Amino acid sequence: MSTKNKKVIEWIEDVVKMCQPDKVHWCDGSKEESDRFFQQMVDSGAAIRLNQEKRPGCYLFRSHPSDVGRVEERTFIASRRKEDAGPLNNWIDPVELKKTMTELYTGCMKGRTMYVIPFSMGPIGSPISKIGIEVTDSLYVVENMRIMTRIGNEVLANLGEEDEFVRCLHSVGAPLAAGEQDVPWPCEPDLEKKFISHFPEERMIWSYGSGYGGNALLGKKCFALRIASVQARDEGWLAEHMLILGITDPQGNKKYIAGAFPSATGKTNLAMHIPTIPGWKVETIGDDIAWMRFGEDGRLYAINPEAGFFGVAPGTSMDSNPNAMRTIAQNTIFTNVALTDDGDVWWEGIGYDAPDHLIDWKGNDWTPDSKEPAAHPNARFTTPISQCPVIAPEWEDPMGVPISAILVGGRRPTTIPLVHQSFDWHHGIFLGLILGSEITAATISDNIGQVRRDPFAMLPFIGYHVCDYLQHWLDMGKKTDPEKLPKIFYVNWFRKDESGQYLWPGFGENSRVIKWIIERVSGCGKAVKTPIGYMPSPEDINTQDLEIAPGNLEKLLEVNKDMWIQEIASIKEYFGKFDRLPQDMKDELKALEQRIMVY
Ligand code: O2Y
Ligand code: MN
Repeated sequence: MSTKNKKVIEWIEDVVKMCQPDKVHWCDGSKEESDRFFQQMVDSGAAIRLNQEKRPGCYLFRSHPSDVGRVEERTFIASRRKEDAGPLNNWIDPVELKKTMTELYTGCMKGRTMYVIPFSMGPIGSPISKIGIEVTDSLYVVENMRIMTRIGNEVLANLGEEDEFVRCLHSVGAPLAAGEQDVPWPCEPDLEKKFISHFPEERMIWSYGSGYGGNALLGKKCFALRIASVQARDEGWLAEHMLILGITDPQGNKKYIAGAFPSATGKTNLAMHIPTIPGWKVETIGDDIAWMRFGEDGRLYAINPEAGFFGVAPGTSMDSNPNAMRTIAQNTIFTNVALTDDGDVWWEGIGYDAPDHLIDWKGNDWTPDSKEPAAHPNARFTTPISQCPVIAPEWEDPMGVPISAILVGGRRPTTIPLVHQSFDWHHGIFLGLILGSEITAATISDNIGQVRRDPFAMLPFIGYHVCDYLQHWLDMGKKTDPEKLPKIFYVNWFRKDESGQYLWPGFGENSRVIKWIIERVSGCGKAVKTPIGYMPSPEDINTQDLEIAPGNLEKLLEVNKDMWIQEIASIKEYFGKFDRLPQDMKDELKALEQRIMVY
């Protein structure tokens, strides 16, 4: 350990006293360290080394069946005042929560090693980046954090003696008694004892009981969204659940867009999509999170604070996302996918039939006749962004990239057209606020057909009151010349016809819509003014070589008065949930209603 930062030293001493690990290891971030840890996990049975000819540097992990994804019902915002957490978060009094969790944490690392992971969200040293320290008793977490963030000595060296950092404490909650044999995936199986807790005023995260994904890789949702959203509000920037893309037109002009999409709307696919229109190039900067600040020129600049993709494996194929498939060819951690007899991976939707025999995600024999899926639906790959074949060369630019457009997009079979542009910044925030996806049978709920609103796709990720979050977006718009603000667009790839067929082919064809968006922000795109925003006429969307039934584009761009009357009623009901919605948002709804009524 080589830090003179007293806050780090004191915090680690306190954690050691409470958690009582057998050993403490400070991660240096080296390749040698990583190789040693993987070997240790292979030897203990926690990891399976995949066929190194087919998947060099790749490993498979199987989680405990109770520990397969983020647990929103056990995720807490423990702000000092309940009203600061707002209506969308679970709140617990921080004093009470610390008492409960201290009891759980006491002695929780007995028989285990405690790993200290200094990590940087964003390129080390960038003025937009921030440093965290995750303490964990899981080697799986260490190796995932190594891919998802920048870790080790270089980060610690960058943390000045007096600098602050985000305290991220994680334990799987499974102490080992003397001589007790460990299990491949230790965790606390009792849901009531799992806690994913955030103390926003202290910039601190306490996670207990789960070793999986967003619950345990604390740099991601916990820090880069929930805690960072509070930092962003206090410091005048934005921490958002958005992908970032670089787009180059046939003349070589490059622009950048960010996009907020709720889960199950193909965000990772869009982040790496291959445009179908000739001469256009799309490059990836990030697939999940954007941190955005105003630059000296008054424009909004974004960085991707992460260094890896933690993507859903099922459904990822050479058809749906060839760039993701190429990225995960090596140095990738697979979790809860199926194992082939020759040491490779398989999942539902990989694009080719399952072999006659597999080992499924629970470690059982599996054949195509098996009733259960071979891979868990939330099976994941953790893979370095640097391996993505379409990574933008400037993806690690410490100053970020200037954002010209912000997209919001949900899964809406009706009402919302393929694309519309907001009239201005306020109206764009209104579009972000009403963003949502229609509830399907897959979204376990009895409200099938209703819209699950997901403001800026941040529903489970805003670390404070949603109304203050909206006010913060409004305030950000006042910080610069309105002309320099990104333009805001609502896209919907999922509109269906009366017989339930998708009207738009999606995937690489989405570049046709992006082309119109780029033309709009460049000042040359044509649009008509409608009651809901600026929209392209069908002839403004490039349809060259596009296979689309006649009339579908007209349907995709239809503003249906009756549907919008229903939509407005649904938005009014949604607004009823908020105790202190900014007046600007209420005004936007009233103005929309007036425009629709005279349409
Ligand atoms: O289930 C988890 O723990 C992962 S959730 C996740 C992972 C990568 C990107 N986004 C998400 C999300 O829930 O938005
Ligand atoms: Mn996400």
